[in-house]
Amino acid sequence: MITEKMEQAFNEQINKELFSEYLYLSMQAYFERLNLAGFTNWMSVQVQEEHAHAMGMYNYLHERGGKVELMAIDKPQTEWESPLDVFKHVLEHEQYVTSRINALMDIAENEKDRAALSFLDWYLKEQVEEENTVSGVLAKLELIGDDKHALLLLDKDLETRTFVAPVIG
Ligand code: OFO
Repeated sequence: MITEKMEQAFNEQINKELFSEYLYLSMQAYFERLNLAGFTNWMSVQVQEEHAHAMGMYNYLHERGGKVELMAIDKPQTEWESPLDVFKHVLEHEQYVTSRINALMDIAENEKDRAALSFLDWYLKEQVEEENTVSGVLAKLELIGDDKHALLLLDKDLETRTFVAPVIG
């Protein structure tokens, strides 16, 4: 069984992961409007990853005999100034998600829920990886500046990213 407090905290995090999916889908639409196929692809992989993160917690709650309670998802931003502006937002958002996973782990610690802690370890490692990947793209965009040709080369590069369903937990 899972405590009520943990159940509530997991449900809130499921909502955050679904919001991430929604936010990245909005960014995907933005890149699609700009006809940047590689950036669009990169974001579509991100969308699928966030969905998998939400479902990982959804499945875990069921496994522990908890109740999944879905909440309203906020409206995401729909406009950005540039690809650089988008990736600054992605990094900021991922840093926020990392802080939420840490807070969830604090609750698990207080509840003495070792199973939840070990499950959440995967998410913590995933956040380290995500922040690193996003920082990499952001650094390239900062180097690129206003160089349209270099931006198209990066777009080509981002076309190669593929979604691999994660094994969570
Ligand atoms: Fe769910 O990892 Fe990003 O937000």
